[in-house]
Parts: sequence; C-alpha cells; structure tokens
Amino acid sequence: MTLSCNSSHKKDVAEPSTNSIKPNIVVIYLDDLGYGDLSSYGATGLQTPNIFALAKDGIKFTNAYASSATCTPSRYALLTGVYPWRNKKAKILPGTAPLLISTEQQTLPKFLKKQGYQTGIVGKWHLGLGTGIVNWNERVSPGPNEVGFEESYILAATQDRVPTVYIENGNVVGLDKNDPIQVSYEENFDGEPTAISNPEMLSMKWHHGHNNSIVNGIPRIGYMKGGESAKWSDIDMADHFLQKAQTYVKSHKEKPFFLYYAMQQPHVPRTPHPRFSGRSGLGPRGDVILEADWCIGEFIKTLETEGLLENTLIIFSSDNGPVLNDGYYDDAVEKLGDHDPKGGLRGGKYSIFEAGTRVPFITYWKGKIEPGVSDAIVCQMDLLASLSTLIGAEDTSTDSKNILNALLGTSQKGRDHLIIEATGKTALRSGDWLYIPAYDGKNFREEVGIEVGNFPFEQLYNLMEDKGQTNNLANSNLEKLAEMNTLFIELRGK
Ligand code: NG6
Ligand code: CA
Repeated sequence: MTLSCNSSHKKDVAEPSTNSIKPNIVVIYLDDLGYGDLSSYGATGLQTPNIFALAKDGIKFTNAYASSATCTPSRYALLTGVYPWRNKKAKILPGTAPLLISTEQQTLPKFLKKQGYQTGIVGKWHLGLGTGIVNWNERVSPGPNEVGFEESYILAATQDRVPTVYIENGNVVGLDKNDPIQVSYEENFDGEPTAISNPEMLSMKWHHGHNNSIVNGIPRIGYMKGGESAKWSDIDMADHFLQKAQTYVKSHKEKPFFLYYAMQQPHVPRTPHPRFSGRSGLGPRGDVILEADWCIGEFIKTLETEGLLENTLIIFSSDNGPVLNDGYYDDAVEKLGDHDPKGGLRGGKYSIFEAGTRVPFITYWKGKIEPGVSDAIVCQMDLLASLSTLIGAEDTSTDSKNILNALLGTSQKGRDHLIIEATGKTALRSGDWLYIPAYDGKNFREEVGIEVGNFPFEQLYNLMEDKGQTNNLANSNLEKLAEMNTLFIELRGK
C-alpha cells in the first residue's frame, strides 16, 4: 500500500510528532547491505523474515539514501547531520585515524542526550579515535563517548582492519597489560607473520589488499602486534554485539534511550557463525545476511519481552551499497546465482550510480506507524533534524532536513533534492532526476567488479522511468540538464 497524505489520515497517526513524546530510538545499521539483498526488497534467493516483518508492519522506503557509497562518510552524515563532502577527511579511514567528528560539533546522540535520552552505541564505529597517535593500552580518547554516546562498545574501524579488538568506553576489552598492543598502517613489526610471509597460516585467501597481519587465520589491513587475549573471535562477533545490544536495552528501560546498533554484516571478512554457515546457498555473504536477520529478530524479541516495543521507534538501514568481492575469495561471486544485491540498480559500493547510495530503509513503530511503502526521498543524514522534531526540539543547525512526516508515514513528501557522494565525487538527486557531472578516471573498478560512474561527460537519468540508469538523457533533455547543473552548482559550490 502506498500511503496518502490526506489530512484525515494525518490526524490518525500524527500523534507521535506532538511535543512531549520521547520514544526509545534504535538505529539498526548494516554494513554494505544492498538495495536488493532483502526479501522485503524483492530478493527471492535470500529469505530475511525478521527484517521482512519490520517492513511489512512499518514503512518501507524505496528512495532512501545513505549519504555516501562508503562507510565513514555515511556514518559521519548519519551522526552529525552534515554532508560528508564538507569535511575533506570524511573518507574510508584506517584503524589509526584520529576522530573525524569534532567534539564541538552537534551530533544526534549529543542532541538526544541533552534532551534526557540515554545514549549508546554497539558495533562498528569507523569514525576515527584519538587525536593522532593512539596508545591502545590506555584509554583511547576522544571517541564515541566524547561526541554524545554515554556508553560505547565498538570495533574501531572495520572487521578487516586492525586493531581486531573490542573497545568499551575507550578501553580495549580483555587486554593483558603484559602483552601490549601495537598498531601500524605503515610497517610490520619485526617477526610478526603476514599474509605474504606466512600464507600457510591463512584460512581465508586475500584477493586484493588484505595481506598484512593475520588474525584468526584471516589476513587484515594493517599491522598489529600483541594484545592476544583481547583479540575478537570473528565467528562470534554477531552474537557478541547482539548480546551487548540486548543487555543495553534491558538495563536502560527506566528512561528513553537511543541505541545505535551498528552491525558488521555483510562487510568482509564474512565470517558467519557455524550455525549459519552454508544456510543461504550463496556462500558466506548470504549466510551473514541470514545471520544479521536472525540477530535483528532476537533483538526485537528482547524489546518485546521487556515491554518496550510499543514505545520504540526502530530505523533500519545500511551504510552503502553492495559489493561481492571486496578483497577476499569467499565465493560471493561464484555462488551468487540469480540473486541481485543491487536490486536492479546500477553500480554498487564505491559507485555514484544508484546502487552505491540507495539502500534499504525501514521505519517501524508498533501501533504508531501505519504500515506502507513510501517513495519519498529520504536520507540518513536527516535523522538529526527529524528525530529532534519528533521529541519537540527541532535542530536545524546542519544539512539535516526535517522529514519526520515522511519517516512516520503521514506524508509522502521527503526531501526535494539531495547531494550523494562516492569516493569524493558528488551527484544530485532532485525529484525523479539524477545528475552526474563529468568526472576523470575509470568507470569500471576491476578488482571489485563495479562501475563507479566516472565518465568524461555529464549524465542525466530519469529514475522513475529508468531505474537501472541505462538511458543517459544529457544530450536529449538540455533544459533539464541545465536546471540540474545549476542546482548542483548552487548546492555543492564549484
Ligand atoms: C577498502 C577495502 C575494502 C573495505 C573498504 C571499507 C582494500 C583493497 N579494500 O579500502 O575491503 O574494507 O575499504 O569499506 O583494502 S567500508 O564499508 O568500511 O567503507
Ligand atoms: Ca560499508
């Protein structure tokens, strides 16, 4: 059903936007999950029943965007409400990068905290830690706790990057002081095995990059020495984060909370728990999507048994589009079969084409949101302005737009336009149209097998008529081209 925005309908379900309501807010955020990776978004080769239930009883957005086609910038925009291209450092960060968000900056958790919320993050961070040179053997700061999260339990960067340890409120979990951790992205530590020196130690083969330190048989990006007792178990990571998220909910019931549950799937290395290995038939990439779906089901059960489901707004999405081979041989390509992670869109992770940034996005609030499908243009960056409005104190200090009514399904109207970003390049979505300026560089990124969208000429697509971006109208609709170009320059600057 597509929602209408007539006023009587509005009245029925607009209640949450009254000033005094402070529901719990949970953002469930996957890593590299594509627009077509869920059965709720048309996948037939993969069944994701728990996310399906959220979509069926909530609002499924068909024109929702991460701000970017990679992780760090998308997470930056989600948490700060600021376009990542305004910050030159907002690109894929190494595990040793300093904190990208200024401690002075407005953030979603900071805002909510000021409004009386308890705030927590469980899962992937990837926004940098510390101020430059990090000593992992002392409290690492500033980090999530300094930009609004009262409690944090994170992995620093990505599952494929060192340090491969959990960090709780700035402290490496399970660290033995007699076995200190050292991390470098420049050079190896004397005598430490790498994927190059000791290929016999590998249980997963690298395809490109990912040939530095070996942890649990998996070669990583970056070098790490020590910290043996603190190293995470890859196959237990999903259960581990789930348990932390459940514990957070159970122990913060008394006051409203904001929980950012940032799951690691299906980013590489894909390491399903043995319970899920082989279950999808699509190889580990499919298996970890099933695993993530199961975790979400368990997490929602916890909200339910704790009596919190009716009072919790759940927002589900992904930080960027899909990639099959992102650096390891793990059968993602070989076992893909008919599954289309892109869901008919063009491109993928790293791409300025739609599959880079258009992602699954679901809002669910039992008894408050009327189920439906929404075509409104929405962006994760808009959570700050929208959620602040929900709780009665709209924050319009950033690029974030108040699209609360679209998120709650009382309106089909989202943003008029949005600048999307992919590895430093930007494009404009406005209404049904997508404009990509001319860019240097290659279109096809061979190692990942993805078209990133670079062409030495302008591109213009009507996404309603041409979802797969196959018909460039730049030469045939000069009027629209000029209009889009003008708006792009106005929004983006030269
Ligand atoms: C790339 C990695 C890729 C992945 C990505 C970050 C190589 C060759 N590739 O540099 O495997 O880690 O960074 O992904 O190292 S993201 O989802 O966190 O943006
Ligand atoms: Ca990602």
